[in-house]
Amino acid sequence: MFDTLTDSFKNAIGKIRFHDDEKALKKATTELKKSLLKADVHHKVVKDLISSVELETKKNGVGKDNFLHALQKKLTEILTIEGAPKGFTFASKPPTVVLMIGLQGSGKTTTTGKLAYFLKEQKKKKVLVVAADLQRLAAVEQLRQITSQIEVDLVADEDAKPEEIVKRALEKAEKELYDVVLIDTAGRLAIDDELMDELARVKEVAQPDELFYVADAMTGQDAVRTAQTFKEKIGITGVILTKFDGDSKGGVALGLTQQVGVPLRFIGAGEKMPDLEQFISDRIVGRLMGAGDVESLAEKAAAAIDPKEAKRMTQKIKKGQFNFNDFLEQMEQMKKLGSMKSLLGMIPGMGNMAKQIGDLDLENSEEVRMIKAMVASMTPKERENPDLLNNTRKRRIAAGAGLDQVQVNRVLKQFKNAAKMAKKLSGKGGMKQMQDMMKQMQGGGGFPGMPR
Ligand SMILES: Nc1nc2c(ncn2[C@@H]2O[C@H](COP(=O)(O)OP(=O)(O)OP(=O)(O)O)[C@@H](O)[C@H]2O)c(=O)[nH]1
Ligand SMILES: [Mg+2]
Repeated sequence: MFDTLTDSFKNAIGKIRFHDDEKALKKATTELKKSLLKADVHHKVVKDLISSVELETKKNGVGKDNFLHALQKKLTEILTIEGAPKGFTFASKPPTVVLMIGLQGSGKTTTTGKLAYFLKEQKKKKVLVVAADLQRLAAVEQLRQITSQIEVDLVADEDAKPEEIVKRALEKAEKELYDVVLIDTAGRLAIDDELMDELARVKEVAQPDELFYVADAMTGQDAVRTAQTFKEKIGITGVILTKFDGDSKGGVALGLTQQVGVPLRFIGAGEKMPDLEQFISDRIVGRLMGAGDVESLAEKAAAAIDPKEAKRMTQKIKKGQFNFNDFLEQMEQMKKLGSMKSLLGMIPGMGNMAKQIGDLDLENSEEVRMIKAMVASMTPKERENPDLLNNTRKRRIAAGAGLDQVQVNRVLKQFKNAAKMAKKLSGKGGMKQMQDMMKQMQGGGGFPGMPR
């Protein structure tokens, strides 16, 4: 997600030896400065970062470790606002009311859905979404589709004024004990008075705990400028940067917190509901420096995986009973974790692998599509027991799935091999094999001794 930035920091760190001289430090910081500017980090932020890091490193003695620590310290400082909330915080008295605001097309509605999904799945909260965008005809319908997909309740009424709908929603939330109310508002093409007034009225009624400004990361420094204006005119408590998966160079994320004076709270990196990341500064610093973010990964996994179900599945794998139904179920679970690329980026040393994998969409990969088509043509018994599949059955399945028999045979063989491998790995000594493999993979990246 922060490929460009991570590369910049890693390169700079690589330029300095364990013990080194000021010339090497200068060389490293000069290069870092150049690459940060290129990544669209604001020049004032870059200047401040470089001079602090130089000063601090010199103070403690020029060398790799001291440089690393100085960089880490300054980055944390840049990304943090003292006393401001990190990630999502809940009001002391529920419901926590959140107003989503921003320019047209910035991603408010999508992000409202993502946030609802995050709160429901990861925080186990009861969430109510409110459609207070009555400017655009299809807006309510868009939100209806999103909320029904993620199974979250919605309050909408095409014929009422935004502030009336908000009022009704808050009453409902109070009565029915919702934990969080997320209000999606109308977008503005530019900052105009009429719409600002509407927002002010909605704000008055909603009395929100949080005002999230949703900005498109692809607009670069414009995202920062509009956030500043919204902060002055309406007041905001946080920023969410969307479309980070595009060709965003990531620099906006680095400077934004200091420039706007409110923290960056979330990052959207994809069009699907799980593609939202909390922006928690200490964790992000680790990721920026190539050390991964195991904490966030563990949280995501814990939320998506039901421990009882996981245990049952392990038993099946151990006994070699993993079948097609299990496969489909596991695919569903994977979907909840979000994109493969963002997951890999959280594992120390896997940043480069994430880059290679790019936007691999597991769910829509050809292999998975073939398996899904085949499973759809199987009888329930065949799904439970892949061993039943003789030639007659395979021919029928191939015809039903629109595949030829060679393809069906290949997929079946792969599936059986995978099940066998999983059985082997789950047996005695299997865990050790796995760990050795992980160790080997981690060897290339990360920074030993990096405090977390
Ligand atoms: N690739 C990518 N696309 C995104 C992301 N967030 C939103 N989008 C897309 O951006 C487009 C606009 O998103 P919306 O959520 O409708 O934006 P909005 O701010 O509600 O727009 P208005 O209601 O018209 O003001 C949609 O096509 C979304 O799928 C993201 O993180 N990554
Ligand atoms: Mg919208």
